[in-house]
Amino acid sequence: MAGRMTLGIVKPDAVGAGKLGQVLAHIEGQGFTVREARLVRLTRQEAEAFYEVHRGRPFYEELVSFMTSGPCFPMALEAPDAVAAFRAAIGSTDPAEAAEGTVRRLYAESKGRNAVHGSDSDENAEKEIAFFFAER
Ligand code: IDP
Ligand code: MG
Repeated sequence: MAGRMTLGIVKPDAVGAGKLGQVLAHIEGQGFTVREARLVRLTRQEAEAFYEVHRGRPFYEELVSFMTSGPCFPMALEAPDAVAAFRAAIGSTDPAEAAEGTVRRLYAESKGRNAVHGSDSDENAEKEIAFFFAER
């Protein structure tokens, strides 16, 4: 059965552009309930750990540098079939390929600076929620 929780992050490009409120309103408007959230400035070590699966990819260094460039806003989000529903709501990685009305189509600058993260499986959603909120 698909899980009810996923981990979203409003990334530093959107927070820095003053779009956090708009992005959050869009996400809530799509039927997601915020269960946990906080503004956080990731250290290099934290960003490297969060994106460990991408280590060695050509964009890894750019990604870690971007994710540590300013505060981001991780959110534990609840909805039916949360992982798939949130991936649909944010759209393709590259905003040029993202469907109309998706967060990335509306707010992303580029494939790298793409406004938002969403977990890609129930297993990763659980790990990623624990990464940010386990100690609370
Ligand atoms: P996803 O966020 O849609 O799941 P992934 O392939 O998991 O996409 O990549 C993780 C993140 O790495 C992307 O959201 C984006 O910020 C960055 N990224 C992925 N591919 C590229 C690229 O080709 N150039 C620059 N950054 C990239
Ligand atoms: Mg991914």
